[in-house]
Amino acid sequence: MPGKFRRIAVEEAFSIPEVARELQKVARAPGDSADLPLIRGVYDAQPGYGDLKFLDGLIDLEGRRLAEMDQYGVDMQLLSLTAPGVQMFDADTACELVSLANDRLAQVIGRHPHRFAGLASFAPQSAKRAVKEMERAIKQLKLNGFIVNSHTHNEYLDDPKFWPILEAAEALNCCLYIHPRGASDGLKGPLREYGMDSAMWGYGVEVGTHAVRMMASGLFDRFPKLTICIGHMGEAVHFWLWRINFMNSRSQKIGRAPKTQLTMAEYFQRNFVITTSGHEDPLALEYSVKKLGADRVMWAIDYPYQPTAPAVAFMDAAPLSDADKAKVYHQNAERIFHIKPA
Ligand code: 1WB
Ligand code: MN
Repeated sequence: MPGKFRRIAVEEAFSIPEVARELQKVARAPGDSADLPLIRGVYDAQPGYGDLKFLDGLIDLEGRRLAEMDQYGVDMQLLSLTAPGVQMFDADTACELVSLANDRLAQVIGRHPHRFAGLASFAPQSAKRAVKEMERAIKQLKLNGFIVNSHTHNEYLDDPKFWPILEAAEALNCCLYIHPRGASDGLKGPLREYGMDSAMWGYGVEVGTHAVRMMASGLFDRFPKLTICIGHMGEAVHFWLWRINFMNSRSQKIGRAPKTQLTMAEYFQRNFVITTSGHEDPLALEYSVKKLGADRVMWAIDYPYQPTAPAVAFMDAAPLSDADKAKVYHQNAERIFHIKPA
């Protein structure tokens, strides 16, 4: 079922058995990370998430996934190692596993260069080794950008220890996708009940908080050309932008926030792009395109966590001009993630 436009889905999850095995160990160890309900279900088949059978969909790349892409006319998936990536492991394990995952990703793209592209992972636990892997992933493996799953051991990217990673992403001219994971220990308290730690709410709170921290810290004065991508319809940050902007300027005036060269709204407009992953409300899309411009919004499915058919139907029926739909469906992805136009 080919579409009127090339369809490139940009937040599509995969895993490899080696990472899954390590996450199964995390599942079986004691702990109270907000990621554990998901990890215990997906990687140790415990009831709840375990009933949803996500692991098969994550590990499979060339079977069911390609068949489903064919069935619904998805031309390309931009793949990324699924949350929490390697960010719960010790630095050595994490570094070893990201290299392996990036190699496998490059191999599957090599076998299907018209169907897959990929975001490289790295281990923020060691910024120095992360930068080496980032350079290898782009220069040798020819991957298309980077993904990080929000906080690492409860620390956020505005921490100067992570700046070499941001510097590398900027220097390589590669977009950094900040994908959710369970909220950090300081943030997770009231999200524990009612399933709120999940993609229902906690994920957005975690990544939204991360994005606002980055803007308010002033780090985009240091990395003016850095592009950050956030999914799930911008994790709602741009719906808040007027108020973030107003209140941040007040905080700057009274000395509660660092002085910045640009306003928060200007940073969001310059340094952020968003995707529709797992958020299929036409009104939210219309607002996003009007607020940010059609050049800054990309389509995504969030495979295998979200079904493909409604994600395609949503964008086919979206209240956008054909010119804007072409941007959201594929042209922005081609530009931002260095994907060769068809
Ligand atoms: C779900 C969604 C789980 C996402 C995930 O695990 C990720 C979920 C890493 O719907 O339960 C996601 O990317 O939105
Ligand atoms: Mn996702």
